[in-house]
This record gives sequence, structure tokens and C-alpha cells, in this order.
Amino acid sequence: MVHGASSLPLSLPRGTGARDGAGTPRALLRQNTGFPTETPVTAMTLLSDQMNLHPDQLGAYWMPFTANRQFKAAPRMVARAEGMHYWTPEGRRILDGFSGLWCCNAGHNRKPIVEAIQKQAATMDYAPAFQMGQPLAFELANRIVDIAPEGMDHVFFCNSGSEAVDTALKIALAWHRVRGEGHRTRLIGRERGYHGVGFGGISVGGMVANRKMFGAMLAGVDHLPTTHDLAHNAFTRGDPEWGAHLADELERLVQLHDASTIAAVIVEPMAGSTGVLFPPKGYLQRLREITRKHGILLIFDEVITAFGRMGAAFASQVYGVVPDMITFAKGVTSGSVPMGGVIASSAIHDAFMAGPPGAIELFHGYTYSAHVLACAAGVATLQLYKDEGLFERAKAMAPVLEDALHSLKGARHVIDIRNGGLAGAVELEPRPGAPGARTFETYLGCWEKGVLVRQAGEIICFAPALIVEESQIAEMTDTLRDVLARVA
Ligand code: PXG
Repeated sequence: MVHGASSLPLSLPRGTGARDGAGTPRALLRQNTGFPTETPVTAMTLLSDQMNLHPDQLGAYWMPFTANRQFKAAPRMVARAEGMHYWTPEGRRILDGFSGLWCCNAGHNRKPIVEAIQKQAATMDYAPAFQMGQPLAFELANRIVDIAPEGMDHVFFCNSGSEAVDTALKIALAWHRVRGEGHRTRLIGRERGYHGVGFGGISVGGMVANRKMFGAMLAGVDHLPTTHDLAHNAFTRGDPEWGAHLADELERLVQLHDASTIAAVIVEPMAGSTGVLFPPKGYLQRLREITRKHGILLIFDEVITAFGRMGAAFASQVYGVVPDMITFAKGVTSGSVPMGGVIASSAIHDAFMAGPPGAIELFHGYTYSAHVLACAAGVATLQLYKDEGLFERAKAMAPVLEDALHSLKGARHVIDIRNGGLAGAVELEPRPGAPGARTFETYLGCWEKGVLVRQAGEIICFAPALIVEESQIAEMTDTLRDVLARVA
């Protein structure tokens, strides 16, 4: 057992006595943090009562996708969130330029979502999802179908984007099999694609660091080339003109493997994690034509793009391309409770509904599929998006973000700027011999100046919540400009 995890009293600073009296951690937090005084501090754990954790208390948590030793030497903590902001435990306000991690699309701690979760938690904590149901799951599925592209009429729930991707890949394989084409087993992804961290997702994904440590992964996977090419597309506003022909590489893979072996192609309409890469004009349309021609399913991984990021409910609608399945997660609950899912066309769903009525049609699902707290959060979130017209707002604010980002052209180190919807990226020239170092320092500089951005390799990414104000967009890009002027 490690320090700080061995027993709760160890977690309290010495001599604190009663936890809520004057001079206690909670009281200090109220005085010193700058939290609005009318908002009660709701920290639930003993550790979160403290403004600073002792280094001994940081070891137990093995942090995901994090330089653990670097972080633990100089932690960046947040303790509270509201609207467009986080607050550190010391009370410093941070403007969130990335919706958490592409997920809090409605902004943080929105009251209708918080209240829906609270109410549901007090009513029913959990309901089995296998051979049983609860009304909120059906309600949420109906609401998702209502805003989904035409013909995408069925929703399978899981708990994350990674699970959504595995679910979609499994449905693709099973669908071909129930139709008597079980020989279609090959899956096609794309270089620089990100589809989460399950074995299915890393197999079709195209990020070397996420793949190379983990063995052979799934067999029978191939990849399309990335569409990212600065020689042709640097400083494009919106979707690049160059690159639609890269979809024709799918024809080459069909020639190589034969269409009869290929089950599905999975791509992100806009690739987020690898640095916010927008599809060349006509590229997604071409992928749709080729997949249809060869009887190959097309899966859009919309974990990032769904629920307003591109200025519509789904990127599929923005691009006018309807795939066979859409994966989603993140924005469905505005990041408040983990949830993911797959939206399937009726053609996919109905093929499974053919056996004896008493038989389970798909041997797949999770203990927490359609978790009732996530469903409550999801229903409230979709209602909030609608009530506040947030998808339309994203569309209206997109040109503001575009102009602000492109005003950074000519700033030090900047080699590309790209944008679309409420997403954008600024790519930096790597520091010779130190890949990622300049960009990480830029990320840290922004954090120190009170703006949270995201670093992906040499790329600084922006994805503010759909409630973002013009002045906040200016604050994000002005901060980046200042930091770039100082970073070596
Ligand atoms: N597909 C896509 C397209 C994603 O972007 C996943 C699947 C996996 O989702 P889960 O919920 O399993 O993490 C993602 C996740 C970033 C960043 O900085 C992006 C993601 C997650 C964390 C950080 O761009 N995308």
C-alpha cells in the first residue's frame, strides 16, 4: 500500500480537526479559492479538500495518456468547473478552450444536466440492461434518432468512444455473417486515424505510438493514407481543395484484397486527436460511392464531431454523406457521465431481427450499456442543445473562430492553421532534435496564462464549448499569440 492511500486520516493535513469548521481545509478552500461564495464547495473526498496534494499522495493514480513523472513533479489540477471555465484548487480561473477533452459541448456543470443526474441518482441508481429495460434508455435512443441522418434509426449504447468503435466493428462483421457473407472479415482504417484504445480501435487506428507497443492487434486490417499534407493544404480555411483523390486508394485496396473480403471502412469525418484534420472537399462523398459500389459498410466515427462540433448534430449532415453506422460518445452527455453508442441504419439493424423471436439477436453489450445516470444526463443534454439552439450557435460562431485563428498567421513558429465548425488547430515547426517540446511548452504557457488548450504532437488544438463568446475566442488566440512570442 502506498502513502496517502493506506488510510483516510493520512490524507488530511495534520491538526485539521473537524472538517468543516473555521481553519479547516474546506473553510480555507472557500476563503482562498475565489469560488463564488454562494456556491457551496461540494468536494466529496478528503484529498479533494486539500489545496495541494503531497507528492506521496500522487503515486497511486497511474494517469492515462500522461507524462506521469513530469505531471507529478508540477501538477496541473482543476477542482471546479462552470460554463466556459475551470478553477484550480487555489482558485485560479482557466478558460477551457477544449471542452474538457472534446466533450463538454454545452459548457461545464449546466444546471439542467446536473439536476437531471441528481434526480435520477436519487430515484434509481442502476438497472440491468440485458433482457430488461428502463424508460430513459428508450427516450434517449428516440431523441438521438430524431436528430440523426435520415434512415439511421437504431441506437446501441455503450460507455465510451472506444467501446463504440469496437461495437460498430463487431456489428459490421456480424452483419455480413447474418447475410451469408461471413467471408467479409477485413477492416479498413486510415493512417493518423484515432478510434480509441480498444484492440479494435488501435488496429484500425493509425497512430504509431498507440499501436507499436501492443503486439499484432487484429488480423486482416489495412489502412487508407492520411489526407494531411501541408505541401498542398497549409493555411486552408475550412475543408481543403486538394486530396479527394486519396479516397481512390480504397479502390487500390479492393484490387489488392478483393471486395468480397472487406467488411467495413471506418474514418473520422474530421480527424480530431491527430491534430484536427478536415476532409478534402469531395473525399467523404467519394468514400461513400466506392464503399457502396463494393458492398462495403462505411462507418463514420463521430465521437468528436457528433452533437454540434461541426455546426450540426452530426458531421454526416454537414458533409451530406450518410454512412451505414455512426459512433458517438462525449457530447451525448456533454461529458457529464460516460456514455457512447452506435447509430445503425435500418438495413443493418433489421438484418439481425430475422431469427426466432425468442433468440438474442446480437451477443454483445456491457453491464453499463444505457446506464440510467448516463441516459438521464443524455436526455437533459439533448434538450439543452435544442432549447439553446447550440448546434446553430456553433455554426454561427465558426467564422469567428476561423478569423481569430487565422489572425495567427505569421506568428512565430506557426506553419499551418486550419479550422471548421468550432474546431481548429495551429501547427508549429518542431524544435530541431526535440519533437513536441516547443508545443508542450506552448501548452504550458497557455495554462499559466489561464487558457486550456490541447497539445497533439506539434499541434495546438482548440475546441471550445458551443456556448463560447466572441471575447473568449479572442482571449484564447491572443493568449496563444503572446505565448508563441516567448517560446523558444
Ligand atoms: N473515436 C474518436 C474519433 C475519438 O476522438 C475515441 C474514439 C475514443 O473515445 P474514448 O471515450 O474511449 O476515449 C475518441 C477519443 C484529444 C483527445 O486530445 C481525443 C479523444 C480522447 C481524448 C483526447 O484529441 N478522442
